[in-house]
Amino acid sequence: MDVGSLVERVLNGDRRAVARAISLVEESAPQLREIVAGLAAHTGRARIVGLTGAPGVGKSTSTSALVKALRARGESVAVLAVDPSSPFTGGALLGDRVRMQEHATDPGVYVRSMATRGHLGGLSWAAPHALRVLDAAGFSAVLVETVGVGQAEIDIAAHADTTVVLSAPGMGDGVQAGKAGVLEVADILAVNKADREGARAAVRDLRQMVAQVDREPGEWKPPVVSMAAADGEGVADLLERIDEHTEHLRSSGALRERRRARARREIEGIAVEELARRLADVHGHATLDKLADEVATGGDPYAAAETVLAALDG
Ligand SMILES: Nc1nc2c(ncn2[C@@H]2O[C@H](COP(=O)(O)OP(=O)(O)O)[C@@H](O)[C@H]2O)c(=O)[nH]1
Ligand SMILES: [Mg+2]
Repeated sequence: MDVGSLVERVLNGDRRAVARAISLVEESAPQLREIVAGLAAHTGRARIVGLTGAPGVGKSTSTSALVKALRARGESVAVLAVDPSSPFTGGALLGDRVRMQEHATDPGVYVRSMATRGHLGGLSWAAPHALRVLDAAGFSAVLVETVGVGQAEIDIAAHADTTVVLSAPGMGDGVQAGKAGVLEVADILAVNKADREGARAAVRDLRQMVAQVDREPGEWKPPVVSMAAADGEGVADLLERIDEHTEHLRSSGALRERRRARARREIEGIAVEELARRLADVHGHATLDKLADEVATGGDPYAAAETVLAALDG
């Protein structure tokens, strides 16, 4: 494979090249390093919006509606559907494919699902790489849909500029969206399926929860949006809130801060992985196992770590 030409094609927004590059991310391919180096200088323009929430709340429906609204403005949009649990899917999930059908022939829209189970770091490792590819390919907005089960919604918030946490009435999700941790990562809370009973109460509950959080003056207060994505209702409002948050991030300096924190985590992740690799290289697994046996049976873990690290300096 000619990495240079792949990079060139990604930068030109060539979809097949974008697809190939993201596959290389999924496979954690050795060429990735060179690809990342080639793309890095061309990133930082896309705004990254994460949508998360429990299965069935309407993330894909909302994403599709947002794509439509963004396209109406002439923005080019990429959708990355991250499935943290499934093995490689190699394309959009069936239900999502149906929902995204109306965008299938639009050259300004690119939809891709990505599985992250293949790699040790999972989502946290793969997401920055995949987002870098889409950013470099010139999409002005990248929507990341991820199923919010447990840690996932908190993870995705680490990679997005704006995180939208969705919930829907009648699924116990109003409460779930208000859970500690989830409330902390939400820049915007959206109650979908406003056509259903209990939607108003869910909105009210969330507003109350948001109001109870202490904030510094000038700090962003997450708005609670009510919508019925299936009918397109409230979608314009959601997009407006996303725009406001983008503007807030820019004017307050929080955007730079978030991106710096993100870059730092990525550097640390790469460095730690490399360190683990070198440790295994220098000592061999047998030595590490022997030390581990010692520690497991009462040995000093700090001393063992020092022994291991000392060999790297030499
Ligand atoms: N009643 C109602 N159903 C909706 C709405 N939005 C989505 N749905 C339905 O909820 C189900 C799950 O939607 P989907 O977007 O796949 O949810 P996801 O799992 O969060 O991506 C589908 O059957 C949708 O048609 C809505 O605004 N109102
Ligand atoms: Mg979905």
